[in-house]
Amino acid sequence: MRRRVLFALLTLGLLLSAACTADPAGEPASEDLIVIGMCQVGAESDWRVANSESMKAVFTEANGYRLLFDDARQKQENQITAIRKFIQQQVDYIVLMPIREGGWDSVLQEAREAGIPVILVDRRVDVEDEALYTAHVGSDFLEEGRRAVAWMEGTFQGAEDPVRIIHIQGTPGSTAQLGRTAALEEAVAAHENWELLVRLDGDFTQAKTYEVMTDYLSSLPGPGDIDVVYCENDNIAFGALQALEEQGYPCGRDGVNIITFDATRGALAECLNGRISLAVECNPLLGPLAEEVIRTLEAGGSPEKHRYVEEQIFTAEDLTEALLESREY
Ligand code: GZL
Ligand code: ZN
Repeated sequence: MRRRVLFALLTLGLLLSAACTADPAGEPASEDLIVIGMCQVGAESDWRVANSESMKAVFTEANGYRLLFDDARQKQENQITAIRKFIQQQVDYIVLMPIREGGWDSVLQEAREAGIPVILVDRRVDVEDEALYTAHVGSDFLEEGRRAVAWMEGTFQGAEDPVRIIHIQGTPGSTAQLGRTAALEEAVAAHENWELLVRLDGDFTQAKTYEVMTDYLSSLPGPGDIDVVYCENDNIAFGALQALEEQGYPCGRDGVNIITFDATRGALAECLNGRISLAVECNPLLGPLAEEVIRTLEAGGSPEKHRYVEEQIFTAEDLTEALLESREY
C-alpha cells in the first residue's frame, strides 16, 4: 500500500514540476524570465513617449523578459531611488535613460557591487569610470546639431546682414541639450554675422517654452528681426510656434525659421505645411538595440560600448503625406 501511495505522490510531484516550467502557451515560466529594471526619465515629450513604447514593445514576457518600468517624472533623485530598489530586487539588468549626465557615480558603483550590468539608453552619463556601465545605445547629439548648423549655413550663405538667432535649450545638463547646444555655439563663434539674441531654457516641454518665449517676446521694445529659432526638441518648437504667432511673427522660410530636433510625426506635419523649416531626426526606437545588447550579454558576448542609431534631416521638400503616414512615431 505504502509503495503505491509513494509512487502516486512521486508521479504527482513530477507532473507539477513539469507544469510550472512551461505553461500550455509554451511561454517561459516566471523564474526563467530575464528581469529588467528600467529607469525612464518621464513623459516630457512626444519623443519620450515613443521611446517608452519602443522599450515596452521589446521587453515582453513573450520575448522572455519581466520588465519593471519606473517613470522618474523628470527627477534624477527618483531615478536613483528606482535603481536602489532594483538592486534590492536583484534584477538581472538595469536599463537607464539618464535625465542628465552628472550625479551617477555612487549609485552605479552600488549596481556594480551588486553584480548588475547597467545599460544606458538615449542620453549618457559623465562618470569617473566608464566601466560603471556596460554599454550605451543612443544618438550622436553633437552630430545632430551639426546637421542643423549645416542647413543654416546653406540657407544664409553669403548673407552679409546679421543672422539673428533665438536658442531654446532642452533639459539642462542632458546629453541631448549639451550636444545640440555645442553645435550651435561653435557655429555662432565661426560666423561673425550670426547673432545670438537670447538663450532660453525650454526643458524639452511645450508649456515651459511657451511661457519663456512669450515673456521674452513681450520684453522686446517692438517686433524683433528674428531669423532663426533653434529649438532643441519638437515640443519646444510647438511652444515657440504658439508664442511667435500669437505675437504676430509669421513662421516659415519667409519669416522666422524654426529648427527642431526629434522629427516626430507632429513636427513633420508642421514642416510639410511650412511652419517649421527644418526637422532633425532623433530616433526614439531604441528598444531593439537595447535588447540586442542584453542578448549579446546573455550569450556571454561583449557588446560595443556605444551604438548610435541612423538619423536624417527633413525639410518641406523632403516630405509628403504618404511619408508622414509611414513614420513609426
Ligand atoms: C533625445 C532625448 C530628448 C529628446 C526630447 O535623445 O533625450 O529628450 O530630443 C526628449 O524630446 O525629451
Ligand atoms: Zn535678419
